[in-house]
Amino acid sequence: MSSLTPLDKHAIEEFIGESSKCFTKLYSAKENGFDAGVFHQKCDNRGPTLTVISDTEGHVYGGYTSVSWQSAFIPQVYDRDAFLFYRDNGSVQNMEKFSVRKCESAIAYDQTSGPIFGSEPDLGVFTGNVTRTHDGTPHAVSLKFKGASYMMPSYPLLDLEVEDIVVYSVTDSRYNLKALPWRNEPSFDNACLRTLFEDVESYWPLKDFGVPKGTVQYVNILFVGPIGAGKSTFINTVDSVFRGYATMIAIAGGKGKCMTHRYRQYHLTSSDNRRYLHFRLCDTRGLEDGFSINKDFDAILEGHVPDKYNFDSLPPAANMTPGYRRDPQLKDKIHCVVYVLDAEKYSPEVGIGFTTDDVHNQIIDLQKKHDQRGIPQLILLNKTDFACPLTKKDTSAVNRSEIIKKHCLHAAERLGLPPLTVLPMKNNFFETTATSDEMAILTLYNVRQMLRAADAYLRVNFLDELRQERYETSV
Ligand SMILES: Nc1nc2c(ncn2[C@@H]2O[C@H](COP(=O)(O)OP(=O)(O)O)[C@@H](O)[C@H]2O)c(=O)[nH]1
Ligand SMILES: [Mg+2]
Repeated sequence: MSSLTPLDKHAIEEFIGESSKCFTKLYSAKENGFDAGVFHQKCDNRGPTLTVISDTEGHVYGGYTSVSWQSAFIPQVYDRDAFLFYRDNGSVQNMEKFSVRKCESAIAYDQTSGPIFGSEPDLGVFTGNVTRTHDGTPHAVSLKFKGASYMMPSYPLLDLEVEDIVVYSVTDSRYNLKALPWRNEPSFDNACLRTLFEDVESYWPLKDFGVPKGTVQYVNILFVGPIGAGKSTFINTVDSVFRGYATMIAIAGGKGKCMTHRYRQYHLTSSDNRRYLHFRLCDTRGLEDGFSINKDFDAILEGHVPDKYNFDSLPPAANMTPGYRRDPQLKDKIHCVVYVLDAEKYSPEVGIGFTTDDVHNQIIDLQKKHDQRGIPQLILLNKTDFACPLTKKDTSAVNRSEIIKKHCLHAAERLGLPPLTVLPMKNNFFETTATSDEMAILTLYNVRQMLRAADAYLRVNFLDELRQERYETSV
């Protein structure tokens, strides 16, 4: 920006009332001509804009409007967020804000004029096509600070030597992508997709530590979280990646509707359909105000609870429950707990923090149970497409989106976990055919993180024991 200093930008953000604004130049009178037609061609329908007028003596005048400019003749256009501003050329760069007084006439449309603020107008910049003198200064550019629609003192008509008039589009930089990603993995390319497929498909518990295949048949990943956070949809997305088309093995619901009543252990098959993968994804009923899975949680973690157990049954899972496993083995226990949160349900501005307070307290109670056992926990942050429109369009933006990074940090804080435990996710909730490569990469990457967490748990707790078994049986 030639005429706005970083301090000016900061002041403008404060005037707008939101930080993290991004100013992108749409039009410069000096570069594009003092021409109303060109101004409209470049600035119409571009959303909120900032008009900055600088004179040859270093004064800066301007106006902000949250409404798009248009090529029309409408003398009064409503905008309650508009304001004018002024800064003199002194060394102390204090900018003055003049708030709108008559919102109904905050700006005016006139396709034969440059930007117009106020109906009289308060700030009208130029009309038609202004020619320049031989020394380069434009003729007949006048500023009228009148104070009819804005709260400001009435200045005399100013006939200025205008240096430039620049119009910036003002967007929310929270949605801007960082030039450098905030995390390096996964890289969204073919090599990464192949590696992830290979790692996940060929995984077996403690494979990298010399424990033979089948010693522990599989690890169990347990998904827990509020209703509608996307637990079942994630399981479907993982299955879809191996099948190559969208599947619905876990019944997912609509908004806020509980579709999962039973405990389900999904044992997925490899992409060639020939064998089971060495992990199971365990789906639970969603938490909601007044309903927790607390009564059954110990039994689930210990591996007593059978597949298809109904969470809505009143007595907790116990000896009398059909299929109850009295003496669970290591392969029956839970090896990693994944808390599933919904990025749509997060808004610090209005005080919504992923879950209701009741569900949050339920999660804290559940956490105590597996903390005692040292079972690792991760957070799957679903619906990042809601949090970031750029990620909605392009899954790979997840690693470069500033807003997703913030969501991840807040999710970690909310559940009292390190940021590294948060796995941002965009599920296949709409595509009817195959998932895209990007979605497959993000899905497999998240599954691999879960497998690594489960594997580390086995390693630090059972490796010696399992190796011992192997040595004994192989002697
Ligand atoms: N936009 C979007 N919607 C999702 C995503 N994941 C799940 N959903 C939707 O969220 C709703 C609830 O999902 P569901 O899997 O039933 O949640 P559960 O109660 O945690 O099992 C469904 O309508 C899904 O289509 C996602 O990543 N993005
Ligand atoms: Mg469900």
